[in-house]
Amino acid sequence: MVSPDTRVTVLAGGVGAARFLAGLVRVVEPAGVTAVVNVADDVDLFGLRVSPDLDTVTYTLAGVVSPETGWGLVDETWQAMATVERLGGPTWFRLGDRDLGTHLYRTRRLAEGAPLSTVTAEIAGGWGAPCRILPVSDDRIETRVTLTDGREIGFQEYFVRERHAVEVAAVRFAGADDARPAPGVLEAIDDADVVVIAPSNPVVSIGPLLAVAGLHERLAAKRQRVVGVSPLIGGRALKGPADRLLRELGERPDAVGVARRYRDLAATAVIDTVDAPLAAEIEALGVRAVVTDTIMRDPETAGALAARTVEAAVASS
Ligand code: FO1
Repeated sequence: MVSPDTRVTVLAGGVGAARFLAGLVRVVEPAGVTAVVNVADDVDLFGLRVSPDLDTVTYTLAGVVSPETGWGLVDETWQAMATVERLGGPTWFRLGDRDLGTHLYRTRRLAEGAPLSTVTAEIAGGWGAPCRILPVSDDRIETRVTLTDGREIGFQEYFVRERHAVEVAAVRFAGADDARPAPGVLEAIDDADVVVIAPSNPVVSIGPLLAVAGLHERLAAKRQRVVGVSPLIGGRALKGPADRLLRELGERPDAVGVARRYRDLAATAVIDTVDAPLAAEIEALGVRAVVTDTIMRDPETAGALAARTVEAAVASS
């Protein structure tokens, strides 16, 4: 059993991480949970700053995320996008009417000079998220994807406009070299009893977090208490391009490839029962493999996965 007062910090991307967090706050006190969230998916559209991973984590934890997509808001309407469409504007990135309010608020506060971490706390409070949600940095980081045809495009152009159905030659995180951890991020890692690398895309969701100064070293320093949950099951991502990206970047597109990516930071890897045959290879990397059901069908199974993950990190240290 997990002690409810266990302090857990989760390195998070979008939908998969949000589901994991919704499970985690059922098994430990939300006040002891901190999400450190990717900001390199952020995009400026119609003059508004959209932070998809911050909003997906916030909306999911607040219980207001759209169940169909895992992003955006439930009970959404699309009148503003219908107007943009009528006028011939771009509609490839769908902004719902209720969701637009969050972007209007964030954009105004940033224009007033408030740091993203302050604005994120205001938005998380306004929507009623029960735990702390921190952007990894208040500085701008942008995932830029170079395709095999030579074009370099933004993350949302790759993920949404091209439906990630294009081959990738390289990925870079513009601004990461100068990005400082947001207030509270390094402390959230140092002070945690357990740090979880959530089942997010290791390249474009977790990658930008580890590129921010200080995080890699702080995680390596507490490696025995860091656990990575594989987002790949049977060599496939449940959602999104994680398996294809790893393959296109020349890495193994399976739980072993993920454990290898995190081996210096995480002493434990949580993998799905389907991947039990890979456990020996992961252990040969010097990483403890914990085999369990990692498919988060609902909050209960997400809670069971979160409990197993936290227990595994505590047990291994
Ligand atoms: N994903 C899509 O596939 N299509 C969209 O139109 C879309 C709009 C959108 C709006 C707000 C938001 O917070 C997320 C949105 N997403 C959309 C998801 C987003 O692209 C991904 O969740 C992350 O960037 C990847 O983790």
